[in-house]
Amino acid sequence: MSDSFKDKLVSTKQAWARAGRLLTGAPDVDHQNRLPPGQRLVTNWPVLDLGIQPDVPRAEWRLAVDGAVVNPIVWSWNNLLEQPPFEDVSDIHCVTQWSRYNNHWQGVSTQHLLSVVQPLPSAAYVILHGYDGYTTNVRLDHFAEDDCLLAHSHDGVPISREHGGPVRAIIPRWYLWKSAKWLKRLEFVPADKPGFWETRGYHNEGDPWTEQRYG
Ligand SMILES: Nc1nc2c(c(=O)[nH]1)N[C@H]1C(S)=C(S)[C@@H](COP(=O)(O)O)O[C@H]1N2
Ligand SMILES: [Mo]
Repeated sequence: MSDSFKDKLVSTKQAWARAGRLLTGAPDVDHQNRLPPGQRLVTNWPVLDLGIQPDVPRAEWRLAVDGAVVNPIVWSWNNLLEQPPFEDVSDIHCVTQWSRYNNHWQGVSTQHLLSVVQPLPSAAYVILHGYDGYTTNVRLDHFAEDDCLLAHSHDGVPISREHGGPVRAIIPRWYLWKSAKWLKRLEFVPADKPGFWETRGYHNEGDPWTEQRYG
């Protein structure tokens, strides 16, 4: 994707945020419906990113986990596979309006990762960094939910490069922009650090049920 195309995509999404586009004004606080307000169901899997899709071979992939933790680590692909395997099925909801049900993820749970690195009491947010330079912030208690993982497979096959392989985060209760692709670093911090979209008009948390699209 060319730089001008990317700039256009980013400025279009920023303009949507300014205009409050797609908001229905009908929150579903109690999750009465499986499909959150303003979303439509798809059966394909759209690709969304900044147009840079890093090619990270498994043998070269590293995940650094650092900041406010007792045990900082750097995991290789083999180190990841040595961890207890975790799998879960969840729905994904993208702020650009599509949702996809029943995604079967396999990888390592964030709860296991937290037991290894042991966040300090001061840690309040996790900043997810991608190999493309993308960042997004997730509250530590949201990151620690029992359906969150560092995923290497989707519906039984390795996650493709375009969808963030070899390893991406999956934080399913929040809009999909929180689920960083091509995961490179998890930085535990005491003070919040809004990421790429959070500093471009998007909500700091992003709950699909109350349409926290823009903030
Ligand atoms: N590293 C990285 N992660 C990212 C993005 C990105 O540009 N770079 N885009 C986010 C956005 S806005 C969305 S909607 C989802 C899209 O994931 P998909 O392409 O697998 O559908 O990835 C999120 N994670
Ligand atoms: Mo997105």
